[in-house]
Amino acid sequence: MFQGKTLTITTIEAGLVELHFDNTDKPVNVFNRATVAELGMALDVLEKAPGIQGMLVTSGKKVFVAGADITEFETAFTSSKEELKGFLWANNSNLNRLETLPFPVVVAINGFALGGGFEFCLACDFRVMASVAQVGFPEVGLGILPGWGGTVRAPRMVEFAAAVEWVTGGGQHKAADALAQGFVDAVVSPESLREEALSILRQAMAGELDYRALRLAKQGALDVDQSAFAETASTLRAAVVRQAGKHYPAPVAAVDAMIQAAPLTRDQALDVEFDAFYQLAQSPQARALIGLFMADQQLSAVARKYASASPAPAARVAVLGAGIMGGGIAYQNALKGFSVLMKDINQAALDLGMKEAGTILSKRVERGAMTEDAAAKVLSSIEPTLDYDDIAGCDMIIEAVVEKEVVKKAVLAEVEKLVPSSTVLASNTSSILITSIATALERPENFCGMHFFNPVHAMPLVEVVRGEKTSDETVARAVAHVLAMGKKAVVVKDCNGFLVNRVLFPYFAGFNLLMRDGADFEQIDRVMEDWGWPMGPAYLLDVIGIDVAVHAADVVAEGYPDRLTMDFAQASHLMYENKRFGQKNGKGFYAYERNDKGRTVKVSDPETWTLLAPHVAPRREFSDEEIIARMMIPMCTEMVRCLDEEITGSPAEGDMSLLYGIGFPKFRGGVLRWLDEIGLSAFCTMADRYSHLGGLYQPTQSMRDMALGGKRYY
Ligand code: 3H9
Repeated sequence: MFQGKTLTITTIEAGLVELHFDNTDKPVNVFNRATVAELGMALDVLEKAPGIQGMLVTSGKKVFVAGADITEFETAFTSSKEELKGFLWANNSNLNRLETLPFPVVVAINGFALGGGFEFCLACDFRVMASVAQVGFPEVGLGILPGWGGTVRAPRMVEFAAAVEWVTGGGQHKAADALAQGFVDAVVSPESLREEALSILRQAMAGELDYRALRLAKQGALDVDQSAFAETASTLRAAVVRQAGKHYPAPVAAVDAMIQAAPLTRDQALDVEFDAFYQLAQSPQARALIGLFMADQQLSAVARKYASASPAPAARVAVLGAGIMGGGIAYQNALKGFSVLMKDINQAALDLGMKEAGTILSKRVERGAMTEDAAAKVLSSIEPTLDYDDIAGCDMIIEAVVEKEVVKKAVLAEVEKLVPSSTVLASNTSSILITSIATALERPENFCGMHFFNPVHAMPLVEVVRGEKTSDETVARAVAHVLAMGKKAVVVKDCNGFLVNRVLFPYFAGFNLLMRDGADFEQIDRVMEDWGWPMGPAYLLDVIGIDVAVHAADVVAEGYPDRLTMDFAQASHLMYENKRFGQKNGKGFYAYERNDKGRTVKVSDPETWTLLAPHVAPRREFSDEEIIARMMIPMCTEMVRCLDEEITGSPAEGDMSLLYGIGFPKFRGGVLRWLDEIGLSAFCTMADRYSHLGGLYQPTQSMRDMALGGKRYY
């Protein structure tokens, strides 16, 4: 009856039709402009065709519909309010028309139905969901709210509290939850989805299910007792405000729109939704979060391109050096189905590595993410060993021994002699130059860095470091392996600190300078956490481990003496000299204690100041603005240097690396996106105010040129 590029309508049998989403140009179904237009044309056909008594909606892809096409947002959101309204209204009008078709519509949700995909389902009369599918409203994660009637239909179909929780929480929900809350009418096995959906459709066609009454309920005001509702609404709103935090306006805007629209009809409520949507679409948070989605797509696309040149996936992996890091790497490989040899010279380290893998697996079992049998199978695919007997059978070697160049060189050179010439050797060093380690090897072309972040199982990023002699094939194979381990891969050029640490340590240097000049580290932490960081710099140093951080800081500093050589006693180093290693030994900038629930908590420790006072200026208050500037300028200029020197391939890869590697605040979109947001000209003016602090505070020439030309990184 209708044949488009993204959807079709066919006749199943007399009176019964099927609307089928299957975008021929995309890996997933999305409501892009083309699909919205075709849905409009399909509705023209459906409205006019005689004799239709019912319609089944299905998807030809694993994902039912992943929502609006996010890649279209930037253009749509920077257009005029009228144009944006037209963009949204095109599909709102489709969904309203769906709700007035002269026959019942049942949707079979086979996989993810998210955002606009789920909003479409809510406009259908009945929803049958496969047990493996998931549904939800991820819009707030993009800094917006549902714009195709999600805030309107959800509260008219389920309990108001549930609708608010789903819309403002942004989560993906499993089938059982969707059924319990009343978002779907039935949950069935994937195999019987079509049959069950058809059966419900036939009942509706036979008049056994009153779809017209359901439509009426969706089109009127909320059916609630007004005075009780006001109280519920204000309690719910308060909870959303608390949970969202001050940097994320979308959840609060969503609950406000839902409350405001409660006494209104569907069409009036859609106007309220649009007004809120429009406001959010203009916000820096939406720009940042949508930008992140695009940057993430780019990061994945670049990694996939590298990996596509890999001749074959790794078959057997060896991890050299057990312990926490080695154990984590072995675990991650085993989890993704690799057979792993874990080699150490020390039985205690091997035991620690196996214990680390075992602990992570037990937690997965406890969470219900894995069965005990599956966990045991993963653990048994790690073979701990004290000798090199089986190493020749490994085609991917990941070295994670102690962070000392001589040791790494010796271990890698020894192993290189035992493995075939095709084996890839990778070092998990966090600070030693790959090109320098490579001098110990006969086949430096087979060697690269593979820098994991701690804890390995939780941190998504791995830097693949290309040394001067690393071959393209080695990079390709390493990236392919990182992806096969389920991690995000970013390829960076070799330099002190690679990308993430090179950018992070100038930030810590900014911290030490502030401390030198009399700042209070607790104030710095508060201000930077308020700015959006998950933890402030002093706390972060404590968590990383002051010993680890100080060692890495010194190695990174060797590469950039013009800006990282410090001629004063640095606060972090003073902590180290006084054996205050941070959380790991209970004392760093803060002291660490166990609370009643057995959790480790940080507390202020006057001793820290006794140690610092002789070496720093008398304590004084700094403005928040000065703290932010003095912390962020060194990080921003270093990121730009990395871009200028092609350490990172693009702004998107640079920004995503910091986001995945050290938790850069999402709503700021990344270092370079933040620079775009504040403007390079304003940034240079700000940096110039601190030029007396040295090289860390000098914008690069490229920044000044871009500022003059009004250019942006994105
Ligand atoms: C919305 O709906 C707003 C409305 O209320 C109103 C609007 C006006 N757009 O992740 P995968 C790409 S907001 C564009 O590997 P999976 C994805 O980037 C939207 N592209 O598959 C990837 O591209 P590439 C709310 C999208 O099976 C490819 O498709 N929806 C979109 O691992 C394959 O994806 C969301 O926020 C999209 N909406 O996971 C859902 N979705 O091949 C976002 C996917 O170039 N999407 N792509 O790398 C997801 O969470 C996951 O893709 C999903 C499937 C869970 C669905």
